[in-house]
Amino acid sequence: MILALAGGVGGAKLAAGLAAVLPPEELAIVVNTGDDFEHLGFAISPDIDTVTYTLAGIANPELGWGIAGESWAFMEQLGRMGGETWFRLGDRDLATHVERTRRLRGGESLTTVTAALASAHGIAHRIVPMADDPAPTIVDTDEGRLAFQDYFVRRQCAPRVKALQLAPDVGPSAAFSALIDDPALEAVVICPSNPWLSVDPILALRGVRSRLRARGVAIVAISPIIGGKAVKGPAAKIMAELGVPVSSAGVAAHYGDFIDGLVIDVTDREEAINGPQLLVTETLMRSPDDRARLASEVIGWVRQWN
Ligand code: FO1
Repeated sequence: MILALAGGVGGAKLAAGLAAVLPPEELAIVVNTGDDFEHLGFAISPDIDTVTYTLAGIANPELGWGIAGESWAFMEQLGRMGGETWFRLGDRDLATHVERTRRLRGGESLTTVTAALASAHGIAHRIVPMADDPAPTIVDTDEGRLAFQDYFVRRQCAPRVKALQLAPDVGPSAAFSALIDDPALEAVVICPSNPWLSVDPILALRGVRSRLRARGVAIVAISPIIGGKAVKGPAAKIMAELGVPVSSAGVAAHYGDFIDGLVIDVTDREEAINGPQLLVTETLMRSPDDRARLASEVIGWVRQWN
């Protein structure tokens, strides 16, 4: 069983590639919930939804979040009444938040709700929230401490990041914890999500980093940096602000000896990277074929390790 750790867009694409080439019993995808928040009275789990919509083949390719072919009547009407429209909830996407919120209020865990919504979208693979309890990421910036979506969406990642405050006192969900202990675990694959915003919140949960390492299975990451740029999102800007080299070497240094291997793009084949073993291949995923090919290469690589 491959345990994939994923955040938003880049992570979801590789997760979909892994799901395309592995049967459901051989893959579990644990998703960051540090971006989750309550908005307009709804429980919003952006990364879980991005992974779910991507695996279901209904993700919005232009936005990178939400559902393809979305309509915005709800937002337009809310705006006419002077309501909050900085965080855009499309009409179809809204149904997810309504249903998730209803189930959570009825006493179901985020794990149970996530599994039910994935199943309703025809997804057989396991999508597991990193935590059932809130574990919000706080962004410490030159404008003060900001809740994640205030930083990311309301302020469009403009403030300068000084540090990330993760949730060290929150434990992993019972489902994630069981996956860490699963005798069938073969390898951990850290998807090409933002290491600071999307992956660190998962690794920072109580006991996760040490328990994963103690399993003794291969842990590999796919670098989200290609040619000194982030494929999408603010990773490069944040790395520069934190004084980290904006390169795969910077990603390798950040993960340190937590990872055994790093997958980098052919563009960066000449880069001097200390520490992990390297797999050099095309990591940009433009199509479903790209995702499946990269996933197959990564699986082949980690399986020859054991
Ligand atoms: N990102 C934006 O940049 N603007 C939005 O208005 C926005 C709305 C939104 C609604 C639902 C959802 O699941 C995600 C949404 N996102 C939006 C994306 C999201 O905030 C971030 O991409 C993730 O939190 C980072 O992985």
